[in-house]
Amino acid sequence: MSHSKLLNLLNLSTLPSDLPKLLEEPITLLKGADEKDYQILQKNGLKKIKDLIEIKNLEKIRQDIDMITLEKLVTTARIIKSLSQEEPLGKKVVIAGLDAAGKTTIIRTILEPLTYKPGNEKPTPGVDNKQLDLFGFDVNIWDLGGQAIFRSEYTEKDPERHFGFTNLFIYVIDIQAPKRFKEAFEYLKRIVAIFKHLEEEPYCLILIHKSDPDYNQKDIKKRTSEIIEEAKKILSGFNLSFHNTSIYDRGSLFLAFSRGIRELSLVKQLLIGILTTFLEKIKATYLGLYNKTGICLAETMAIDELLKNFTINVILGEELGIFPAEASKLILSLKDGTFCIIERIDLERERFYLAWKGGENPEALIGPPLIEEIKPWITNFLV
Ligand SMILES: Nc1nc2c(ncn2[C@@H]2O[C@H](COP(=O)(O)OP(=O)(O)O)[C@@H](O)[C@H]2O)c(=O)[nH]1
Ligand SMILES: [Mg+2]
Repeated sequence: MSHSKLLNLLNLSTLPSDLPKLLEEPITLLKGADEKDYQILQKNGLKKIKDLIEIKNLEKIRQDIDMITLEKLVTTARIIKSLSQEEPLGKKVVIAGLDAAGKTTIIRTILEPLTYKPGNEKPTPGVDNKQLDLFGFDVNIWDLGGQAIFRSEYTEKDPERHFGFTNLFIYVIDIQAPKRFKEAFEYLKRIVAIFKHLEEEPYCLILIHKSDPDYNQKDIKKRTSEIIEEAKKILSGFNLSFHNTSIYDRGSLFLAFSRGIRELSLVKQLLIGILTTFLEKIKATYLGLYNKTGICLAETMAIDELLKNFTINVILGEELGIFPAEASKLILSLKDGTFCIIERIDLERERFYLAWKGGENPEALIGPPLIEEIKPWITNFLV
């Protein structure tokens, strides 16, 4: 399916059966640039499609060519490479942590946002696999039940199967169980040793979970610094981010998960670039693209947490009928007195939302032109 979508990005009428050969073809086969751009790139030694995958003198080229144009070509080249590889296209997300840290609750809250009511989850016996379909790519989520007997099974008996080919690693620590921090760090150390052994370098999300709004905030602050300090040591060399999360603040889970999911994406940089260009055009202060389950797929800098949280709730509410069916756009005021705009966009198979704040003309519909620009990328290549 993704293979056929690739054609939209190429100046070709049929796709060659031997995809890796495409990488040897001239860059003019890629759509999205004009004669002048191709010449600039060729002058800089970028002749074949494969040359675009790792550009060495990027800073110099950037002075002569529009960033978005370049990013489009590079992204297409990376997509071809990714589709050419033998390894499965799906992405693997591993979520681990001690028993009762909240892993299963987190995953179900995100995957079943409209129907799941967190309650008493039974301990997960062994591994629970769940699938998330993001625009034609399978994201396989491995929820590793955290009871001690299973923990040693993953780390001792079959580490390759559980931790090999991990694209995103989520580690959940229960902030309300400080007596178990030591055990949680020990387990994390064992997993990190396996990643190093397997030469895997997944992006790591550390969820400092059960940071409930009504829990003692002083304790949360103190324990959070403690966890960050220790986890940074254990995970030194890995790309990682920390998030205080709680099921009583659903937005916090979506924010953290979105951060991780975006790391899986080949078109991440490109989308950020396109959104930033639009942001400047409409003089907004924030612009974000969300899918219909409230996952933020891309956003500009200067992240506005209040707006994001609000957007996620509106989107989830929309699916429950809060967003009027006939309106494609809502102008809403936020708790801090400012207003934001949420626009719904329907593509063939998917529904998206754009949220932005500020801007000169709140009545303008920016979705249609923006979506024209990003459509070939989001319908199938987002992950
Ligand atoms: N207070 C609080 N409890 C939570 C939170 N997330 C999960 N829980 C509870 O923690 C318990 C263990 O959750 P579970 O998802 O089974 O943990 P797992 O063993 O890591 O999969 C359940 O009773 C959940 O309802 C949270 O954010 N705050
Ligand atoms: Mg579980």
